[in-house]
Amino acid sequence: MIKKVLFLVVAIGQIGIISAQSLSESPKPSPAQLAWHQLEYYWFAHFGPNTFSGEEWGTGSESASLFNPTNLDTRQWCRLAKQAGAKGIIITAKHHDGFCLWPSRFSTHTVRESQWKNGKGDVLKELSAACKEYGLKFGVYISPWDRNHPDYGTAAYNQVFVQMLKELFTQYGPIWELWWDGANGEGPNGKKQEYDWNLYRKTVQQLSPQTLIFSDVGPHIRWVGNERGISGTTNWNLLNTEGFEAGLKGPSTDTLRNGNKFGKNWIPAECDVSIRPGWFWKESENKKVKSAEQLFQLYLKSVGRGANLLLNVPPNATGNIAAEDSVALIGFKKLIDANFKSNLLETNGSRIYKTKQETVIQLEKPTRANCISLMENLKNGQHCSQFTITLYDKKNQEISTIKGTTIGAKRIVTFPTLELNKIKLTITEQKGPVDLGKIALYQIEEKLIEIE
Ligand code: FUL
Repeated sequence: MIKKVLFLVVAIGQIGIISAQSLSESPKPSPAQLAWHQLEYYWFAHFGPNTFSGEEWGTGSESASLFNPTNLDTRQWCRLAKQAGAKGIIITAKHHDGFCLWPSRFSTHTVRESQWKNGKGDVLKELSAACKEYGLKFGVYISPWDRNHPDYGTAAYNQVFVQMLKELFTQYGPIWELWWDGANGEGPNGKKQEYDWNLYRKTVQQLSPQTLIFSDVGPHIRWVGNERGISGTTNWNLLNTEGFEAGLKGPSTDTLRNGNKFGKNWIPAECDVSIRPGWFWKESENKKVKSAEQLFQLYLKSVGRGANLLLNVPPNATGNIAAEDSVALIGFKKLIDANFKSNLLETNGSRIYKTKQETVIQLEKPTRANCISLMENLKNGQHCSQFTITLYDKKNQEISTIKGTTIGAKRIVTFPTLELNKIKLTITEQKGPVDLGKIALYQIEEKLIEIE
């Protein structure tokens, strides 16, 4: 059917306030970071001796024989991840207890010392192969804090950690994201370690320049400052790192949540959160798995605020993702698909008129809606620092005004359902030219509207 020709709306441009960071200084994402922004959502898999002991932080003195999944099936994880719309899996290669999910030559606390597959098993090998098979990204978490290693707390340990990184990057690559936990507690001898972050970083960058490194200070991806999966509504992909380090010497959690408007480095936020109360699977938490609706809320508060969502889905003691988690994850995917299926601007017909600072969207007919999604093409940097969305009814009366700050990779705003005839988006403050991407209008289920 040919769409009716729509009438004209004249958009009068306002001059947005351009603030002081010259365009040439404006940090830009690397191609690998740009591709990372597009992934939006992927999984964390916390798995290790804690899965069997019910602990969150193993002491490192657990017997390796504790680790004994009866039917480990990393293909099941990947099948489900794929079905659930996740784009990759980051596994805890080594958590604070020091247990290595691969047979490291630099530790005596590994899968090799366990009874699983008579000590011949290798979880990383199985998962990296399964990720390849299913077209998922493969990432590793490795904790520098090690409560088992006898060298921890001495200079020798930094070399041990480097050797472990070398094993990971030479045997299991390509590794897309490396997750550095800044936790720094005591080792078996009661000592804390002086981490040599520069050495660790150089080692990885030499072996695998494409890997994206996550920590409190990047260099490529930053922690969002909380473990609840929530980014700031103001979320700059920029961060100043001078004088900071991963862990306790990191920037404040507020800074991590919002980024720095005039930050010198492109270090976007990633929101890590567990689908269960704990990071590791526990039978006692089977009834406490977040619902599909709760996961949708987290999506709005992470991806909907321009960050990525790293959702922890911990495999159980059989080595599989439990039914409770699977149901919630498939339900979550269904909610995303159903609610963001039709962009009403396309299906209802609309005309978009753009000036420098204003975009006016005239709808073909009054349309009920409660959600608008904006995005900024980030190739040349992130520039919008304030925007206003004005909503009009069929009499051309203003019925609501929504104010926001940053847009970034994606900004989803929700509001109680209204019948709209026209939408005006004004960029009221910007650091440079705002390269607006697709604008979408949705009518999502009322119960899914973001609760602040
Ligand atoms: C924290 C750890 O202490 C938790 O156990 C978990 O791994 C979380 C993702 O990072 O620092």
